[in-house]
Amino acid sequence: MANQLVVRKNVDAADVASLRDAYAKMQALSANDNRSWIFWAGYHGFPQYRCWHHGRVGSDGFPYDLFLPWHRAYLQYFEHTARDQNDGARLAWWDWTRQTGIPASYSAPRGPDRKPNPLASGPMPAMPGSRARRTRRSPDVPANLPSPADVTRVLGLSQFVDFSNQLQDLHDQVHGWVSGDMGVIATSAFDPIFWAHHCMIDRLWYLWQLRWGVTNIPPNYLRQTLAPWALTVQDVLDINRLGYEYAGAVASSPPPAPRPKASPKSSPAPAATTPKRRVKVKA
Ligand SMILES: [Cu+2]
Repeated sequence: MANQLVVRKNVDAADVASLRDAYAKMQALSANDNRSWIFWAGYHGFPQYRCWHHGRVGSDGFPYDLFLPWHRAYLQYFEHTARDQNDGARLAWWDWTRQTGIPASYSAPRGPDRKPNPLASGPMPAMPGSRARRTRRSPDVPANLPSPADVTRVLGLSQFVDFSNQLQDLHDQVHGWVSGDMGVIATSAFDPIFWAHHCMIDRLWYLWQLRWGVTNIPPNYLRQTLAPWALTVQDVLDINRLGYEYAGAVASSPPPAPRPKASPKSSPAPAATTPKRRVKVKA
């Protein structure tokens, strides 16, 4: 079963050619075609505004924060749509904690084939007060992206609601960092970097689940439906059940490797520097 899973990779390691091909084909389809870029991006903000950000009170009067489950379902449907155009296409994550800015594959105006790069911008429909056009960005300096320490801190929060809220704050920060159409809910999903950004967010939730438990979520969330997707929160907790996996997934602050027992005669504790060598652990 494991070898049937779709493996999502870092943008730098991904099959970018297949992703470009799939996105270019989706972007070429007309807005009313339910396989098109505009159609799918239109669930998030304009014109459907279905995305779930931050807490809200549900129809039962309880507060919910379905940001993570809702976007996980959305990504899943979107990835299927991309794979219908090119079966090699996989969502890929942009690790903004490297603080090197927008990945080159997403910023180069043209791809290796010299055609316009479908990862650099996406089509947007006409909206009240603006004509149909391609998305635009105006990124800040890379040093202002969230740092590895920011992510480590958030991954250390054991309660789902705290984690979700604080991860969402980092997420908001990256939307604002990219700016332009990414800075606005109405238009952000039309920009291809949106999908790489949300893939990173979904991966961080997964890494958190590895550490704190796949079913670690308030029990009253489980039956909530992630409209318009025909999935409940329960349905999206286990990514393997959804059919995918993240490459090289290890919790970003793994538990310390077991220390070899020092023999009584061995001399002073090792120097303060942590050895970089890998300790092989026999099962
Ligand atoms: Cu977002």
